[in-house]
Amino acid sequence: MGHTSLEKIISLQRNPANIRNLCILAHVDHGKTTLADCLVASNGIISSRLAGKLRYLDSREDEQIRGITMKSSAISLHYSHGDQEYLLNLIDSPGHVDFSSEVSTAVRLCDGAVVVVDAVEGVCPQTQVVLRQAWLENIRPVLVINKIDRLVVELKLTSQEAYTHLKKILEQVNAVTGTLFTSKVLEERAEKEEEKEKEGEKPSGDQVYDWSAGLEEVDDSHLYFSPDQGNVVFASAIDGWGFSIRQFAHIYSERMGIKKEVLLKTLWGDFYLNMKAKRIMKGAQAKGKKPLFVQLVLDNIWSLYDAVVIRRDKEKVEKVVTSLGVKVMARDSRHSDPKVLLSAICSQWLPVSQAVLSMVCEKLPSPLEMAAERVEKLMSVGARRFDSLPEQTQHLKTAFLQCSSEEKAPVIVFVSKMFAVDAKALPQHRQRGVLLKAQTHKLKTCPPTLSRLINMQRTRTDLVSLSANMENLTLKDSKPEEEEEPKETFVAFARVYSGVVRRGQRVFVLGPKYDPAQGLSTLPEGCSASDDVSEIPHLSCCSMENLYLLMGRELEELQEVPAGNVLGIGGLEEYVLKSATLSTAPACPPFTPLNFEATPIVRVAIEPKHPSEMPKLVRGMRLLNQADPCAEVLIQETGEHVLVTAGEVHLQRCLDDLRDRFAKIEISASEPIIPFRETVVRPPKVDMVNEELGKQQKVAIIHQVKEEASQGRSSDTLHLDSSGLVTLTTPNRLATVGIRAIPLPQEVTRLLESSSEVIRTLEQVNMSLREGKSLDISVRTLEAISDLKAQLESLLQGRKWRNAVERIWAFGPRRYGPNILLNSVEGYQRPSVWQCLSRGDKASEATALRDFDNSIISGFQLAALSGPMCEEPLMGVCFSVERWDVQSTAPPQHQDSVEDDSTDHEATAESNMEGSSETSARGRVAASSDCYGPVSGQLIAAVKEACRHAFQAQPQRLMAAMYTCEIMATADVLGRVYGVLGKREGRVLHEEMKEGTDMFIIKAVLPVAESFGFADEIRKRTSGLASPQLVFSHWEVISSDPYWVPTTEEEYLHFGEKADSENQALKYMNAVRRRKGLYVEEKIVEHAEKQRTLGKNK
Ligand SMILES: Nc1nc2c(ncn2[C@@H]2O[C@H](COP(=O)(O)OP(=O)(O)OP(=O)(O)O)[C@@H](O)[C@H]2O)c(=O)[nH]1
Ligand SMILES: [Mg+2]
Repeated sequence: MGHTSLEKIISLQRNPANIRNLCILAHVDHGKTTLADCLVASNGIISSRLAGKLRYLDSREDEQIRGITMKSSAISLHYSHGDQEYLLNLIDSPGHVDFSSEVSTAVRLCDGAVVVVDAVEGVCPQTQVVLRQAWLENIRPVLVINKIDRLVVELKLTSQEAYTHLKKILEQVNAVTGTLFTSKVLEERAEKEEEKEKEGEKPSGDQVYDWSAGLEEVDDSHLYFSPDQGNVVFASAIDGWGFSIRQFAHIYSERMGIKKEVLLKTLWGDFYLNMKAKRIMKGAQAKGKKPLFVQLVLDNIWSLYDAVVIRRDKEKVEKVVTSLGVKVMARDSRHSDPKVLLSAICSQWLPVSQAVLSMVCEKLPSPLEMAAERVEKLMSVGARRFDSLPEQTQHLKTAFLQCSSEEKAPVIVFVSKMFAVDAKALPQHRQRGVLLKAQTHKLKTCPPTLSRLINMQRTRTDLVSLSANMENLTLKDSKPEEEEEPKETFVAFARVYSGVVRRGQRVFVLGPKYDPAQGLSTLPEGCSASDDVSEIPHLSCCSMENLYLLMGRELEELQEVPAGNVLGIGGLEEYVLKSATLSTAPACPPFTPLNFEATPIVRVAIEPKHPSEMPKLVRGMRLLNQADPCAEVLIQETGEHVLVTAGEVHLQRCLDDLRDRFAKIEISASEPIIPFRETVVRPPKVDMVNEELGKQQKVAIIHQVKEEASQGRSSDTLHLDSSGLVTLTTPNRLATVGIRAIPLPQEVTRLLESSSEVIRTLEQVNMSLREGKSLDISVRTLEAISDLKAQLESLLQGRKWRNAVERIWAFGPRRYGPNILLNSVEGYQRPSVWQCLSRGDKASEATALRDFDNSIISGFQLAALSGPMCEEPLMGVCFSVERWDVQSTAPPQHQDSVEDDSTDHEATAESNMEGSSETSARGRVAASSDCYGPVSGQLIAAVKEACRHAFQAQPQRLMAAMYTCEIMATADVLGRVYGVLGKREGRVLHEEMKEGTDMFIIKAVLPVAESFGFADEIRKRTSGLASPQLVFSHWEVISSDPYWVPTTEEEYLHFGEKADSENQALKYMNAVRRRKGLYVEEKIVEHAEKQRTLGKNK
């Protein structure tokens, strides 16, 4: 535990005003973990000589080997600032895109964030993402510009150039925050102006010190980063130094007698020192003077690097050392690596931990300062309005705001993830173990385990001081513990928002769908979590078996944890899958779900090497699912066990975890399963050799489909007319549907895709309206819905789409997908999906549903879920139902129900769910069911078939998932980067030079299908200089037609008779079909003799 005792930390936990919960966020490799090392070393948990080399919070072996963080981990630190003592709960997060879900889980538990930016690379894609996440969760950021040493040593900038460069980086970061916060700024500005008008005062002109002119009068500076605000630290974590303006203001106010306040405002900005007049003047740039920041700050650092690292001037070093008043050990100054000496000097002169931690204590909010806005956001799940929540629930808001640890305060805890811990590593087992307490203590002062130390020694230097501890370590290693199989247990990563959590305490576990109104009305007044709650949906009880203090690689046992702290909770694995809300008050609502930025997209099928080990695999996959916020585990209809991950690196980590930790068996994973979408496009206007196409081509397509259709079994019930309308009659001849497939405009598809959340909410609202329940919808949701409607209306223009938005019948697949079912049936006025927007006369509208309306929807959902090309979901297709006749030969009972509107409504409401529709309808239409089965079922099948045929009557295309990537590369490897991109069907969007460096930034898109091994290949081809990050961006139509065969003379000439030049779409399609065990039309060897002769002639 370093030099802070557990007792000390426990006492600090009781004072929320002095607690800071913060996480470190950045793009990958910008130095988060290195910085965390420096902070950890300040508490004596690791030696400061090893800080930056150990990467203490990267406790997993693969994290150490790969050099990237994969899991966020927390540690509690103690810091004295001024006369106050602070407790800092620090969470280090990963920067790689694949693990951005770990960032979400970390950000939720914090009140503030330290955003790290590499001084050379500047703002990178993930920097923007993490700033966005911080903003979404309403947490306050501070900035650390790290790796300043690279400006001196690598880029060899002068101090003046470096100043300009740093200014640019600040501008970049502020530009990002600017776009995020604009709305907020505008709001505040409006408010302020109003106030000012009232008071009649003039806007203050005292803006001399604001570096970023243009932000005008409003004091929105707390939203921006600026050194004179004290929310920026310049650092080199690896060399152990860092400073904010404050440190230098302190030094120079003593040395030069300038007032500290003045220095604080002028050290950064366009100010210079006029030695003669002994004054600080404005306008350094115009007068060609050195700005104060260069003269008083950067020059010192530059000359130190010059003396120590570049020129290695012993005498000068000695001078500097004495003038700074630091002590350097002889061992350090004699060391062959000048960096050792450098960090020895710097870590005493400008310790980075002090700069960062005092900034954190001053600028980040304590748990007591939680904004009311944030609380309301946390408490209002889904479409609900905060003021529509039950009164008791709204009352809990004060509990959040007070963050009280009093006896009667309700306990509210949020678990943001579950992480797996080796049972042996738990403190209760550790103490019971063979080790004597004294030895445990010794071991704890020497943090890394034996294997890691040895590992480190191979790769890193400077472990001399640790060899003394080796005997103890060997002792631990020989511990006879092999008999019992090591077990994984789960610890919940959580935070207490209110009340005091005690060991063994019982609490309610509130599922994400739990409704406090329902809970309150059912549960007796004042009931506790030990009562029986089995009858209330989404509510259960559990007891918190163990409480832990999270100390990086170690856990310490606690008896109780007061509000405002981050903690680990043991014993919840049976109750909590990934995240949960725990409370003693049944009025507490579940927290809003975490904002995950990454879309899981890479899927593999997993099998045990030995089939008999299947149960172990299943168990292992279940554990993996629980331990990873983003990984998904599912069993496909084919019986395959599928793992869905965010990317290649994430996949690798999941497989390693599964193999080594959770299943402990040999497994084999399939090639990644690439998702595709199927769509239809408008008939092409030119043919494959760019000749204008006449009508005959269109007719040819239709003809072909017709032929296919006529070969099918249902030829007598299926008709296709030349305009692409498919009519299909159910086998019992009672109903006929006519459906046409129309490609949706691209923008509409994109809109539907991005609004899937809104559509899902819309669907829920409609569902409850149909069930006759009323749901209080928040204004924001209604706005979002009407926004979507308006956007759709503006995009669907033209004769073809007249009134289409009103006529939307359903979205699909899964009721929120990017395909539309359109009601074009003459004389059928069904209530629109937008009915929640106009809820005036809903009673009369709700009754207008025709019988079996739902079967049509179900048929469409099925058709949209798997298309005819390779059974992948559809995208961007509109199915317009133009005919729906019900023959009058139906038995009388059935006729009745068509007319009888009141019962009709009931039936459709019941049969909402696809699964249940068949059974519930069965009873009612028993009379009409004949040898063909119930009517609803037949109708579902007919609609599905009709949709598929209508789809096939149009030119079909595959859509591929695309990644975007940003690659940073120097000019000399640029060509090779382009080469790799070209080979993998990538497309460069734009390329620009990063100002102030010789780096180019290339933005490109590339199909997910071609992305495996891409990052590695780029890295190899550019000798590690360029390393791309792939982020899923969108779906794109593959332009080539998979069914294309040459038909005209020119095409024969151009492509040859077999047209066997590469057809990318066909290749993808056949690969999917083969994987799914579908029929693949392929000629394996054609003209074998010809090939042989060719071979011989060579
Ligand atoms: N030159 C220089 N290198 C640094 C500095 N800080 C960190 N590094 C190096 O940058 C690399 C990445 O450091 P990490 O601390 O692992 O970066 P990270 O942000 O934690 O990376 P992820 O967790 O994978 O996102 C390591 O090789 C560090 O040695 C610095 O101040 N100067
Ligand atoms: Mg890291």
